[in-house]
Amino acid sequence: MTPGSADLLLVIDVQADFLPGGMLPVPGGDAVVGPINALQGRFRHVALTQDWHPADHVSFADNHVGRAPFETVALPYGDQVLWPRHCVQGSAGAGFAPGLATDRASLVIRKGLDSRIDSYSAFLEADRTTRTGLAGALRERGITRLVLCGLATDFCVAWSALDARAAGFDVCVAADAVRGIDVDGSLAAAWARMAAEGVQRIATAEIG
Ligand code: VGL
Ligand code: ZN
Repeated sequence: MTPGSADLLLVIDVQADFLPGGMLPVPGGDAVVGPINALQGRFRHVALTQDWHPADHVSFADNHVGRAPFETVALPYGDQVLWPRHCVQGSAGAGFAPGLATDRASLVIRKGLDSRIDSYSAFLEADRTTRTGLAGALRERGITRLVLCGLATDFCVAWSALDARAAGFDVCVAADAVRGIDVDGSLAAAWARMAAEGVQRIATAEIG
């Protein structure tokens, strides 16, 4: 694929807390930085997302008495995986990964700001009702196709890819520029779900 004026590279949550040494490290998460920097030069449009939680966020296990990270709890909007405290607004861990190029991004979307609602997706929060505004912003810029990369494949990348499809965009995931967490088979399930919804899997070498 050759990116044109209707294509945007969407870089999901490449933040210090998701890298080895961070609060919620994604195995091999640091390996996406180089490929993503290289990819950015091939796109006219780049947008970045940041997971950006308040300290009392509902997804943090330590905000639930007697609960541990990676357990699931039932919330009003459905089941929620509990995570180690991560990407707290303004903390070093919420910052972009060291070495990630950020200068060419025209848009930075922050998500997960409501204490009561998680948001893996860059488009739609976990209540499946509250919109971030990203779809509208992309449409106003004339974007029709997205290439997703970043962290984590099976959570924020997959949910964003699926919601982008539902919003009517063509969607590709750059398979060598993502890494997953894999809780109880979530990585294979995410790839299967994305394939079923028409998300294309491509290699960064095919882009340019
Ligand atoms: C993410 C779990 C919790 C992600 C964010 O970026 O994939 N995963 N918050
Ligand atoms: Zn989060």
